[in-house]
Amino acid sequence: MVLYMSIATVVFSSSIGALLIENPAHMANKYTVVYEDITVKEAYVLLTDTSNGIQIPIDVRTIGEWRAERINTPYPEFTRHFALSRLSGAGIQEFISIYEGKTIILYCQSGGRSSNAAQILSDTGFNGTLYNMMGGINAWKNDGYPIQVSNHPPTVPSQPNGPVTVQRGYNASYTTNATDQDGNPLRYGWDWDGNGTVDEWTSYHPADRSISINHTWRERGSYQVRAKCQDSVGNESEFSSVLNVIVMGNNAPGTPVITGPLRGKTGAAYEYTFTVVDPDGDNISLWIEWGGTCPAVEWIGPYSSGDTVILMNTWNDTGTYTVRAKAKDIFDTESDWGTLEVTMPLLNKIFVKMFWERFLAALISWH
Ligand SMILES: [Ca+2]
Ligand SMILES: [Ca+2]
Ligand SMILES: [Ca+2]
Repeated sequence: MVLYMSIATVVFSSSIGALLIENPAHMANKYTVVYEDITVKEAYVLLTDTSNGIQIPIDVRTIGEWRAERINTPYPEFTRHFALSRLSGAGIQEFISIYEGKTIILYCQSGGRSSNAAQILSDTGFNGTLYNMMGGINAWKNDGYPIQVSNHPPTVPSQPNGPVTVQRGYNASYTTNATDQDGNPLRYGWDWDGNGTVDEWTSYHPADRSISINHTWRERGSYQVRAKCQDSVGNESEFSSVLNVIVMGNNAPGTPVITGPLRGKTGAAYEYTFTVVDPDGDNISLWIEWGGTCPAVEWIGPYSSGDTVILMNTWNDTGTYTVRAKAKDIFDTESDWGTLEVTMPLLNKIFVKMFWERFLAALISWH
């Protein structure tokens, strides 16, 4: 194995996968990213065994060369394509966004372009582990390792299977599957609103596997769900037949029911219970105001629908207070206000009332 060091230095970042060597000639926190040359035999051993880690073979030849013929390694260490010509400017950033932190084996036809690519990524400070497969696909074939030639598109995925009526905001699971004549790993593109555009791609999976994905609709309505399939070489199927899904609206939580003492003494703590049932069984949060000059400052919760929430409150001033509470569910739909009138302190008030009644009676009789 030959170890190459790039002359550029990059700021250290804390990836585990990166092969970073401290460069004492430079200031602290500067490290040099290196890549390693490996033989086709070493590459084959790495790429046909997951117990030695997951390595990703990347073909840096032209798309045409890649489509015509590529090394054949099993899932999940199957070949991907990223042309050397794309490794500049925004292309490098794209490469980094896909493969950052990963272990990469670069290859080309005979080893020239892949070592260029390795050097470019090295100079950029690619945060991952880089290998260059010496001799490219030529050496790979000479040593008798398997290749894949040409390619066929995957089959049309099965009609999506999953719920046909769902609540707005709920997570629903849909399943489909397809096969591929070449045994390529497959990913599925989901069109959630039937407009013919893929809204979401899954990651790659082995062919012939049923793949499930979750989706949440935010708006009520009628939706046409379908999926297409793309193999790891980029060939696509047509869209599957459609599954019609009805998305229903959300119901507001019920009005909170408040119970507790209706009267009491100032300065004493009293217990009040708040209960809310959401017709959809959604979790709820509560906004509680105790009346007077102490407004609520935040939503509390979340609580399960039907939970009894017990809170203590103390009123320090005499008076009549309207305790009120509203609830909101997980979709921020709010309930009506529930209220309870509480009087503090009852005894003093009666005393005052009695005092005035007696005083007035005495005044009248005196006259
Ligand atoms: Ca491996
Ligand atoms: Ca295929
Ligand atoms: Ca609800």
